[in-house]
Amino acid sequence: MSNVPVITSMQVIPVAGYDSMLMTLSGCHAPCFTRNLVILKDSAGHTGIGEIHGGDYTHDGLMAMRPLVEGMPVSKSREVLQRIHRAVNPHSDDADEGIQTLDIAKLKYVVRSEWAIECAMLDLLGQYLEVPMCQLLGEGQQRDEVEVLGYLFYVSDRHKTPAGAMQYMDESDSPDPWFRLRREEILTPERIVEEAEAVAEKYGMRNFKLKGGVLRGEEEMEAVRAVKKRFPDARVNIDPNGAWSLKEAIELCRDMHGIITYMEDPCGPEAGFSGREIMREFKNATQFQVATNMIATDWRQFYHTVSLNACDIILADPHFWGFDGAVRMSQLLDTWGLTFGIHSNNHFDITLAAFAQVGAAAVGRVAPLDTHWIWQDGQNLLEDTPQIIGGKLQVPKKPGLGVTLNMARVEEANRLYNSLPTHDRDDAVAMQYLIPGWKYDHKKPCFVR
Ligand code: GKR
Ligand code: MG
Repeated sequence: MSNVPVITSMQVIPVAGYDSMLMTLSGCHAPCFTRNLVILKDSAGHTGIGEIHGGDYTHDGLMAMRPLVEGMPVSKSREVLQRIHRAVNPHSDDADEGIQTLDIAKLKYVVRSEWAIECAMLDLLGQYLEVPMCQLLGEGQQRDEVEVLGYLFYVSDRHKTPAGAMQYMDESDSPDPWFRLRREEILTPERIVEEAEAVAEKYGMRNFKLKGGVLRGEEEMEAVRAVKKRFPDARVNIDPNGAWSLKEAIELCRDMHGIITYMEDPCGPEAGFSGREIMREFKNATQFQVATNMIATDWRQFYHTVSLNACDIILADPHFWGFDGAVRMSQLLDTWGLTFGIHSNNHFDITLAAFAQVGAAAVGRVAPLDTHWIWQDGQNLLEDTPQIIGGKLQVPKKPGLGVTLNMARVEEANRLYNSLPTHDRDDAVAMQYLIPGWKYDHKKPCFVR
């Protein structure tokens, strides 16, 4: 009889955390963001965990997968995922179109809930075999710390929303300068430089990405120039999420060589051409390297992206591609002389640990990984949150995911989730307090109306 442990229970716990009034093409982040946690227990007494996109759609999808997981040996994650893929039909609203225009209502279809199960099962398998998760992926562990970038955002003044309806976190009395700064208005190049200085000071980051698609392109480029001037050795990039037309993007980038290292999704679909075709034209015109988390979010889109040679850096979020899939992506990119990176959305520290494991296993050239964690730091759901030291995320050394849940914190985050009027992300709500009647337009930065 096999002594491989068997999964005895699968719990799905929806959780929420606090956020700043972060600005993007989609509008403003709400005061709270949501996630779903998967907690597996096995017959050896181990706990495996995974974190994924928030909201009821993802939660209900995960609950429906429970019967396919419980009772399975921890060694059979591939079989479990296969069974899920055979059994689960796409939602009728899911046209499999990806997020070429960053329609965040579609994000829940690009993220696949089952990857949280993959994470939790790899966590259990690693504990059974007594190896860290990264040793179970691809060609095994490549590094023991992974560079992450300082993810800079414009932040609006939270006092412009009604306190009762939209209560953003106030950290004005925190002893930590970064914690104080991240909850206050940041809308000018000078303030963006202060933001970069604060994250450089706290986390040792020396590479930055500015989330664009907020102000006019010229103003955003001024902020990029200011950051580069302050940190001449830094790699700086900007991601307007495809808000600029091809013409605008080419003009805006004309004088930016030597200042910007690579461009992330500068432009998207237009005039009947797909984002992949337009990105190829942008590359031809500017000779900039280009990164994406918008035009290649699955293998079919990736095929067309590669066929057109439209992208140099694929930001393969394991929540889109799976853990095995993300590392497989790094292997392909390495073979073809391209670069791997990871995209993020607001997340807790379980995802941070997952990024550390995937980043540790990725082969070849790895761009500094995205993480929103610096905006959530302090809201730990783990006893042993991986640290970012000198701009590098430390890969946990313990077996599996290598981290331990703090259940009291998880319960608190679940209570916050249950107190929210809605669980889906809608960045138009807060934005409408800044510009009455505001509506999302994927070709207009959110303040350009
Ligand atoms: O946090 O609003 C955000 C970001 O804009 C996110 O939704 C994007 O998907 O960070 C992402 C990106 O790199 O495009
Ligand atoms: Mg992006």
